[in-house]
Amino acid sequence: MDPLIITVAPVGAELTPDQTPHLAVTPQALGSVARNILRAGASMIHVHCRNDDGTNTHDVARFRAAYDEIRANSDLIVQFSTGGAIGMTPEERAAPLVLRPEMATLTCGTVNFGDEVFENSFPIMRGILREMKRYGVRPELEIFDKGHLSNAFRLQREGLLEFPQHVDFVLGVPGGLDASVANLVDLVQALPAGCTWSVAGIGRAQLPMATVAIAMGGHVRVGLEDNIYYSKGRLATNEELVARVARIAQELGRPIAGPQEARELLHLQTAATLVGEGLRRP
Ligand code: KMH
Ligand code: ZN
Repeated sequence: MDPLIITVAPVGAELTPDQTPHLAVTPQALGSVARNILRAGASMIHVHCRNDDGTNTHDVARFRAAYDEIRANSDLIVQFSTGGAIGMTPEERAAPLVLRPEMATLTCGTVNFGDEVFENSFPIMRGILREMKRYGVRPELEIFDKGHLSNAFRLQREGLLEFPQHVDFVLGVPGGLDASVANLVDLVQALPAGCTWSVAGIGRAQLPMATVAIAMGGHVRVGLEDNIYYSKGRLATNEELVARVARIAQELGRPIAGPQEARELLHLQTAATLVGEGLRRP
């Protein structure tokens, strides 16, 4: 099996500072998270940003500062969120792509999100994809429901998306597909040849989904965006969540991918090229 890519989503948009003391609010805090999760075995970081008061922002200057701090502290693959927070405009969500991160998420359809609706109509998805193409950013397809795969295939037929791609199954969002082994297997079987995939189980589904993915040959996303607990009632840090997945992988005989190995597995440019380009920062 390929080495395991561990992606970390440390911040998210919904988590509030009163829920956990471990939420990275400032760019400096995000830099420190990057250093710690790299040490624990992560190879990719999924980035949302906060204002100093903890509120969510997709401000380009804030993303630039966060990107700089992450780069100063690690060679992790940097993946920006284009999902942002519920209620952001598509333009706000896509704005940080101007910084040319190596990857960014593309949620492949609208989904109920608790009592709210995370809107990803075809015009929104097309618009975000066009901005990704414009800035040379590789998508990670976020699949919250099985129909999202059908939507991605429609975007392929429209000529906006090529396959194979890297796909992240986000399972267990209230309003999306349940986090079950049967659902995960069904989704993986529906992927076109050559795709790589990871799973992000929400809440207490994070650990069992990660364990199943390690055994299946997939990859894993953990982090406080999806789950703030290490165990019942005990808050987690991001690095603890990574270290636990790395330990399980080791027990199962699955090697852990470092960032450069992960770039090769995902067919991203190598770090040497990136350094030559000034780490792609304009
Ligand atoms: N905050 C969620 C509404 C992404 O980052 O691309 C969307 C989200 C997905 O977090
Ligand atoms: Zn996110």
